[in-house]
Amino acid sequence: MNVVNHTPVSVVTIERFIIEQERLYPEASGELSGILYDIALAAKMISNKVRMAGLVDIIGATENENVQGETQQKLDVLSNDIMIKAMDHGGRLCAMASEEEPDIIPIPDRFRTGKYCLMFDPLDGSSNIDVNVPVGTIFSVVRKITNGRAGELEDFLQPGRRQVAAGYIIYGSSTMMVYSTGQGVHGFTLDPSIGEFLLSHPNIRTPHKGKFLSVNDSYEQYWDEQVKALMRRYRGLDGVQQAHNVRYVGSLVADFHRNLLAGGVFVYPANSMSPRGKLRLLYEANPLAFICEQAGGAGSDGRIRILDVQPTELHQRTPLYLGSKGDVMTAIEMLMPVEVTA
Ligand code: P6P
Repeated sequence: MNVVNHTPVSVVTIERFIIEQERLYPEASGELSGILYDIALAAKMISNKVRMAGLVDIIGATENENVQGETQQKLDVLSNDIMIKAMDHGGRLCAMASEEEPDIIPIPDRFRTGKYCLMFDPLDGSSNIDVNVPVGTIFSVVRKITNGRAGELEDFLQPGRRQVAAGYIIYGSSTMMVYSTGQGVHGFTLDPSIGEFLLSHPNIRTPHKGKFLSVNDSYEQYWDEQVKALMRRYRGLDGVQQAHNVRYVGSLVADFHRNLLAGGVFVYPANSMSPRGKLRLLYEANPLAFICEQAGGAGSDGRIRILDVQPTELHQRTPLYLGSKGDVMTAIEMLMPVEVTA
């Protein structure tokens, strides 16, 4: 009988990794570590619900509409509740904001508050749930900048470069949590047999030029000429560069995660129907752009670095070019405002 001799690799749980990262900063209070622990717990709970969705009658839309005017899938609502209840009592946050809630979410008076603000999309891509396509949770953490106990809107309207942590959980063929606190990007895969996230992708780096192009080109008729020329460039149709393979799941976290690991660019341009783009700045573009830059990639709105955009509204949208740095730089070059000669 073949006995495979497995040299035991060191099993690093996310809890151990967070503690070891915290120890690099003697001045750290441990509050940010606590936030990451609690997000990992919420992720396990959401993962359980997502995995059960096909079996329990929680598939299908509720009669409620969310602030985006989208019919809320029951799992959207459940995931939002799980995030809020997992995060509201730890004493590390002064308020939260969610894609599913119109306004910022205060910390109940019965709980202590802390110095951080958490923004999240509890279950992005939820329209894919019924067809078993991977969905995800996206989160972003910034420091409170206003005085007083309670978080205020101003605390959330900070440019993405002020993030102290950001990440996502992808509920795919396995459940993975990928995050950064500014010291690189690290991925953890959930081992459901022990209920632990184990370090599986340390120090993720994204290739400079990507293999994949992720775009929904059914909007082509609504793009301006510069965007159309950019897509021809990505597709190798103008003979300048090699064609990218088009891969578009229609679930941001799934498209982003594949491109982060394999190299590629996710683009959701502004179009005449959505002049500010579709994706949300604070809890989609900013956290993923933070991850991207930490992994050697880039994120732009087509003009400037996503992380330098000054937010003015909680749920504001942005055009998004996100992924391998070489591909994002191509977008910036080709979308540069055309000099109109007098
Ligand atoms: P479209 C899902 O609804 C989502 O918010 C993202 O997850 C995804 O990338 C995008 O919208 C897909 O949008 O217009 O291509 O269906």
